[in-house]
Parts: sequence; C-alpha cells; structure tokens
Amino acid sequence: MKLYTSLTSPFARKVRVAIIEKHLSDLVENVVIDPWASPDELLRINPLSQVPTLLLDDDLPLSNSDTMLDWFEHHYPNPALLPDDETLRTRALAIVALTQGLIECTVDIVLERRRISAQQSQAMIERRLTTIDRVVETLAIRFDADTQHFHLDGIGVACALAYLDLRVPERNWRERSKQLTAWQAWATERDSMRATQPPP
Ligand SMILES: N[C@@H](CCC(=O)N[C@@H](CS)C(=O)NCC(=O)O)C(=O)O
Repeated sequence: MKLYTSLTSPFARKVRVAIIEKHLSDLVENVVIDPWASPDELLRINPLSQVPTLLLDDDLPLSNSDTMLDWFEHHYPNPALLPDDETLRTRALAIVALTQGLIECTVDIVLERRRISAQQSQAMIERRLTTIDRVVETLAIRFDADTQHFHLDGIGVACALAYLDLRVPERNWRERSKQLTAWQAWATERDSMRATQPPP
C-alpha cells in the first residue's frame, strides 16, 4: 500500500498515527507530496488532489481520512482502535466526527489567512475561532481522556489539538481545559505522535 501524505496535514497525520498504533508501518509506503501543487502522480489516482490518499494493493485509491481509518479497522482489526461495546464505539465515533470538524475549522482559518489581506474575511475567521473554542470546551466534557488506550477518538483529539498549536497557537486552547492539557501532554509522548510530528 502507498499513503500519499504531506508532513503537516492533520488529516493525514490521523492515518499515519493509526498505522503506527496498529503496527502496520512495514505494509505502508509513505509518499510525501504537495497536494496544492496538483502533482500528476496524485491526480492520476485522486481527482480531489488531497492528502491523505491511500492506494490499496489492488490499486484502488481511497480518499478521506476517516474512510481509511475504517478500512484499516476492518482489514486489520488487531489491535483494535475502537471499543467492542456498541455504545462506547458510537461515542468514540462521535468524538472522531467532532475532531474532524475541529481540524476543518482550523484549515479554513489557514486558507483564509493565506489570501491577500484585502480578500480575507475577518468575520469568517472569527466565526471559525469561536467554533474552535466551543469544540474544545465540548471535548473537555465529552471526551473520555483516559490514558489506558489510544483509540481513534484519542488520535483525532491529539491530532486536532496539535494542529491548533501549529496553526493558531495564539488562541491558546489550553486555557479552556486543564484536563485536556494534561491528556495532550501524555498523547504527545506516544511513539506514533512523536514519529509524525510536523517539521518546525
Ligand atoms: N476530508 C478529507 C480532507 C483532506 C484535505 O483537505 N487535505 C488537505 C491537506 S490538509 C489537502 O490535501 N488540500 C489540498 C486541496 O484541497 O486542494 C480527509 O479527511 O482526508
């Protein structure tokens, strides 16, 4: 398998972390690519020109990080990155969806700030920042921040918060939750998170 990735994409990082947590690194070749340059190699398999893109061994390309996580969970169930219990599993997936939204909000801000200043919408940036604050506060309540396991919900939380640190550090999400701050310090030390840390 090949995983087309960039070194900074938080969507791709979720998948890279899950691959390491599932001990599948030997099965997956990482291909570092800039999706914004629309390289032919990526366009040939993914018309969205996005990372992550996973090219399966039968040459089927998958887009969308959560689709890939689902595929890995189904084909390589051990170690499991979701609980067996149906209720707990649904709760974990609800957190995964929230963290995906959190990453999308942060990416929106990054893209807006990349526009020339006359074209930037401060109202849009403010709206996304307010959403980010709300999601962090909600995660502080709903996410079960235990350190017994590092499942897909935890991977989503860790990658989303790390991306906030990278792109909107001035918002200082840590002010909103001591518990999440402590949990993130633990998550950051995991081998999978250390190995996928974006370059400075
Ligand atoms: N929903 C997708 C989002 C992927 C995405 O937006 N990736 C960004 C990099 S962070 C990208 O490749 N952007 C290039 C583009 O959209 O042209 C996922 O979860 O994988």
